[in-house]
Amino acid sequence: MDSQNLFAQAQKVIPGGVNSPVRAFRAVGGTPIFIREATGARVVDTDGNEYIDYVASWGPMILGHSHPEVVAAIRDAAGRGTSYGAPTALEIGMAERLVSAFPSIEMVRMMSSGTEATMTAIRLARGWTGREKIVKFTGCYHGHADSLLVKAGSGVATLGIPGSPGVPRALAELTIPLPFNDAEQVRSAVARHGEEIACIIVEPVAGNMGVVPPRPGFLETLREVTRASGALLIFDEVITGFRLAYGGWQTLTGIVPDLTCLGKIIGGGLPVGALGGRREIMEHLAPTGPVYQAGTLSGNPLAMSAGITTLDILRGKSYRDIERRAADLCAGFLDRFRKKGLSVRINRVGSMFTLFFTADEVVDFDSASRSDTAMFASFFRGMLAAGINLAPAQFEADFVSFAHTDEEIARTVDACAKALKTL
Ligand code: HOZ
Repeated sequence: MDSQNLFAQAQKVIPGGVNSPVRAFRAVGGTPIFIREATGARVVDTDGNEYIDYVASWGPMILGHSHPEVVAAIRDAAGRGTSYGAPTALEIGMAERLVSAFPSIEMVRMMSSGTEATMTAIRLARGWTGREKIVKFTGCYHGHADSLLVKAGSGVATLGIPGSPGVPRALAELTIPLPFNDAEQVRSAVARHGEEIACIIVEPVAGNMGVVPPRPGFLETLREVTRASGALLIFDEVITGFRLAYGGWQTLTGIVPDLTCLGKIIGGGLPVGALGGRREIMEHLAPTGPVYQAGTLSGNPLAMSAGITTLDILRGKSYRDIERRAADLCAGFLDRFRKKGLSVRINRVGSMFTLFFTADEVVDFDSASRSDTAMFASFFRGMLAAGINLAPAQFEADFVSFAHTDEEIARTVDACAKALKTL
């Protein structure tokens, strides 16, 4: 059945026809492509169209789709049972890998999604400090836990939902949203509310307002003020974990948070989340401590097997390879846009990037929102028609994987020239 019929059918039984809002293509128009299968850097839809894919399941597929070793690991694990609700040696293997890859992590709790990781991180920060307020940054998205759905990025920004109905006002009032990359506002908020702030949570490289790198000194300021005020610093590395280096942004920069949230890549394409940090703080979680957190599928053997296999393959890879391909791709895009006489901004960090339809620098959510989203939508549709699957919203990241070849990068740049003719 084709995507159009499937979408019509899906909308009868699934809200909006999708299980995660951005997939509905509301920001770009048209019918979402329903995927039949995916291998390497390619996805094939149910109509039989093949696309070079830069969504990468929103980040996890850094090795490409259906990597044979990852698929074999999942098959092998499934043959021994898919969930036990009891501990396994695999979970230790995963925890040991995360501990050795992240200097700030001494202990890890595995979960089933990034949302669980960030939700648990702020609960643990509140339980540890005895304080209730949290600081987050406008346009950063940390999953959909109540306290974090305040001025959030990703689908919340795409659909223009400033604060979600259903989040109790009393809870939302405990969240202090500040502009990303504005160290001075952080200092003054901490000066004003310091004693009440349990944590500052941040995507060290923002990915959910589109890619926005931290300004030099911004994350260092967060570290300095949290240390001085007794709040915890939480890095949400759900996207950046193992995306930019074997480890996280913290591995590259040496800026060490108290807690780290992970997900996506560490599950090798299966549902996963993880929270890690210093032993004394992590032991504040049940059963050693009073802060409660639990999950039937936490540490699931299929996810652990896919994740461990992915991490072990990544260990032998040079991140410079994907960074170079992403740089070539972005340079090719910029060249085609220049030829067309259109000024755009591309923010790229390693293998993740976003193309913004604005002439100005994009440094925070305000500047990201000045991008011409109608133009983005036309460009997206042009690229899709030319066989390229980009993230279907302006406030998202695109990803290059180890499976993308130079030939696929060149084809993507050619497709860009074609798409620009339709703008
Ligand atoms: N919130 C995700 C992107 N940042 C989208 C998840 C999905 O649709 O799978």
